Amino acid sequence: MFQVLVVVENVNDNAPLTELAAYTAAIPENSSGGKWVAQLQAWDLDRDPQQRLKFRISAGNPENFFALDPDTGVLTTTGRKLDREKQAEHILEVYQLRHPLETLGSTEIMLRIINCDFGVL
Ligand SMILES: [Ca+2]
Ligand SMILES: [Ca+2]
Repeated sequence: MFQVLVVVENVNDNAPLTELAAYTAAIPENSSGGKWVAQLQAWDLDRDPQQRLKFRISAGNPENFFALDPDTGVLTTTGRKLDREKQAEHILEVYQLRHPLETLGSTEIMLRIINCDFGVL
């Protein structure tokens, strides 16, 4: 006979802790720096519903086209020019952290670059 003991623990499986499971936004190419793109909100419901988490871009931003405020969750453009003809879509992965080294969740942001220039005349 087998005896099965099931212990349910509070495991961090990196499920999104953000208000939305995934975020999408569209940005005109050649946008200037500091342009508002999206804002993430997240709470750690397991530990303290009042506790706001911090954010960090963990993947999808090797060229630093985007900047994310770790406290407010506001994603903005940087001074780097987005070019739809080079890359029409950017998919960022964002970690939700309680401490700098403790990742509690992760969320994707899908960014579509909108065509604005139609070639040089
Ligand atoms: Ca272009
Ligand atoms: Ca274009």
